[in-house]
Amino acid sequence: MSVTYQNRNGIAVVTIDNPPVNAMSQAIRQQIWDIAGQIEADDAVQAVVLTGAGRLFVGGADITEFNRPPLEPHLTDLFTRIEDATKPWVVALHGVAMGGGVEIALACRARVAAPGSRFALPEVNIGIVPGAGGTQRLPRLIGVEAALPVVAENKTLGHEAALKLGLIDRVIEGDLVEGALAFAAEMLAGPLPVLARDRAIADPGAEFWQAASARIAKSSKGLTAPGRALEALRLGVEQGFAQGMAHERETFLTLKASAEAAALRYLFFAERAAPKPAALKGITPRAVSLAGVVGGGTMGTGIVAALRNAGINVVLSERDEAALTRAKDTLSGIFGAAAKRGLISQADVEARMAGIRFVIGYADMADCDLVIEAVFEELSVKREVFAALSQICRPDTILATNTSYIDPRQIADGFAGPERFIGLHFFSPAHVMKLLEIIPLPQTAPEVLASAFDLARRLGKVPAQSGICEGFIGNRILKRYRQEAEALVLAGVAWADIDAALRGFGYAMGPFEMQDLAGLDISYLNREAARARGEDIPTTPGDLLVRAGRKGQKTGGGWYDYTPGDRKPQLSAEAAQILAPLVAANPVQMDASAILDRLLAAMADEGQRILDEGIASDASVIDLVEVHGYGFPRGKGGPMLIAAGKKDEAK
Ligand code: T1G
Repeated sequence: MSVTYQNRNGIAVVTIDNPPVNAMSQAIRQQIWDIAGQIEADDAVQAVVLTGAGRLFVGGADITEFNRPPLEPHLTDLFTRIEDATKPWVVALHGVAMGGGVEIALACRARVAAPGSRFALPEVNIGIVPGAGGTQRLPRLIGVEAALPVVAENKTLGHEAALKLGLIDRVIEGDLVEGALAFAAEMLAGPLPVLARDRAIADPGAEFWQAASARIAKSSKGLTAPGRALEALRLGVEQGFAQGMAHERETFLTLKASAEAAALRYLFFAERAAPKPAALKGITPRAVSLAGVVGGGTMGTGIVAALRNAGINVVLSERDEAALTRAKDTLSGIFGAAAKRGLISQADVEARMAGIRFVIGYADMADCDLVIEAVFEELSVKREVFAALSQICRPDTILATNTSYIDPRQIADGFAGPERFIGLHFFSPAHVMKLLEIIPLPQTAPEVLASAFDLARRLGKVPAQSGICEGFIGNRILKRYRQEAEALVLAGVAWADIDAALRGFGYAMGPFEMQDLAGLDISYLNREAARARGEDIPTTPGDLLVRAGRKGQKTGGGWYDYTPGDRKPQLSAEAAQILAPLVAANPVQMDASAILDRLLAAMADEGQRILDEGIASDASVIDLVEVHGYGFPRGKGGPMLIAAGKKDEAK
C-alpha cells in the first residue's frame, strides 16, 4: 500500500497503489496529503499528474473504515488542499473511478482518461451520499441535469459521455501517463482551467426538481440516501458551494452512522464474499461454452434468457414442436421487452435468439458442457430426463436440476457419473432474479461446485450454497414465515393488518397478498399430496379458501376480493366468513411492530436452525437469500442481521 511520486521533467507523477481497488484508506490519504505538501515546496515541480496503479484508478473511500469514527486527513480537507495547490493537478483516470475516486478527480484542475474508463458516485448503494464534494463539484462541472442521475440514481458514465459532458477534458489513446504529461505541459502553457468549485451553476427550475424528486422517491424503494443526495445537490445550487459542502458533509456523516447504511455495507461485503467460498480456493471451474436447458416453460425460458444475456450459447429441448414454438415466442418476448426498454438493441435481440438451438428430445445435448433440467416438479418426470441425459451427455458434462423442493439425491440416484450432478435453484423470472441457490450432492465433485459458482458470476447472480433439506434455505424460511403469519390469523389478527405491517417494513407486499398473486392452489395440492401419503397436516386457512374456490387473483378472490382487471386487494367478507371457524373466539390485538417482531423472529429462528444444521455456512448467506430471492428490504439487511442487532442490544 503506497503513494509515490516521481518528477518527470518538472511534472510530478503521483501514483496511488493500494490493491485491489486503490481504496483511499487513512494511510493513503495521509500519504497523498504529505506528498502534496512536498510538491508545493519543491521548486523543481510545476504541475502534478495523479494516477492509480493496477487495473483501475480508485474504487472510492475505504468502506471498511465506515464502522469507526472518521480519521484525518478527511477527504474533504485533502481535496481542498489539492484545489488550493499553487501547482495544478491533472488526474489520469483508467478502468473505474468511483465515489471518492471521482471526487478527487473533481478537485483537480483537469481530468484525462483512457478509453473504456467508467465513472460513478455509487454511494447511495451503501446508504450514504457522496461525502467529499460529489454533490457540489460534479453539477458545477457537467450541469445539474446531467449530474443528478450520477449523484442520486447510481448512473455510471462511460468515457464518451464523460468527455461530452465535460467531466473529462481529453481521452488519451496509448500510454495514459505519457498522454497526461503532455496534456499537463500544454495546460501550463495557457490559462489554467477554472476549478469546478469556482464555476457557475444554473438552477434548472422548479419543474425539474419536482419531477426529479418524484422519480427518485419512486425508484429508491424506501431507501433514504437517494432523496438526501438530491437535497444536498439542490441546496448547493440554491445557497452556494460552501453551504452545499457543509450540508453534504453533515448529511454524509449522519447517514454513515445510520442502521440503514450499516445494513447496506453488510450486504455490499456479503455480496462480494458470496462468489468466493474458501473451500473452492484454487479449484478450477470447468469451461461452459454451450449449455443445455431441458424444459421451455417459465423457468426454462428464464434460464435460457439468463444464459444468453451472459453470452452463453444454449440448446433448448422440449417434447414437441408446439412446446418449442411457445418457448421461442416467450424468449422473443423477453428479449423484445428488454429492447423496448432500451436495455439492448434489436441486433442484440437477434443475436440472443440466434444463439439458441431449439430441439426436440435430448440427442443435441451430447455437445453440452452443462445441462440444466427445468421440467415439471415431479420426481419421476425429472428422473426420466436424467436417465436419458446420463446416457447421451459426455461423462464430464455437468448435470443440474432446477428443483425447488425435491431432494436432488433422489433425482440423481443410480445414474452414471454422480460426481457431476448438482442443484441449481433459479428464482422466477430467472433472467431477472439475482439469487441462485447452489445445492451440491454429497458426491458432487469440487470442480463441479466451482463451475456452479463461476456460472453464477457469469450470469450476474448472487450465489448461495445450500445443504439438502426441504425447501433448501429460501423456501424453508418462506414456509416458516407463512406458518407464523397464518398462526397470527388463527389467533385473531386480521390478515390485512399483517400485510400492512410487512409493507410498512419495506416488502413490496405481505404474505397474504403474495399468496393471492402466486395462487393458493399450488401449496394446497402439496398439502393434499402429503395427506394422501399419510402425513398428518391440520386444515389450514388456505385449504378452506381453495376448497371454496378462492385460489387467489386468478379466481377473482383468495384472502382478498379483486375487481376484474384490478389487482388491488379488497377486504373480503366472504373470506372472513369461510375462515371464521378457524379463528380464535377471543381474537388477540397486535400492532404492526408486534406483528413484525413475531414474523422476523420466526425467520431468524428458522435461519438459526439452518445454520445449526450446516445447511448454510454463514448468517450473511441467509440474508442474501432473503434479500435477493424473497424481497426482504435491502435497507434492513436481512432477518439474521436484525436478530444479531437485537442480541447485541440485549447484551
Ligand atoms: N472499500 C473497501 N473495500 C472495497 C471497496 C471500497 N470502496 N471496493 C471494493 N472493495 C473490496 C471488495 O470488498 C473486495 O474485497 C475487493 O475489494 C474487490 O472488490 C467519500 C465515502 C470498484 C467496481 O461504493 O463497486 O467513496 O472480497 O470484487 O469486481 O464520497 O469493488 O476481495 O476481500 O467488487 O473489480 C464508494 C465499491 C465508496 C465502490 C471493483 N465506492 N466497489 O469491482 O472488485 S464510499 C463504491 C465496487 C466513498 C466518498 C464515499 C467494486 C469496483 P474481497 P470487487 P471488482
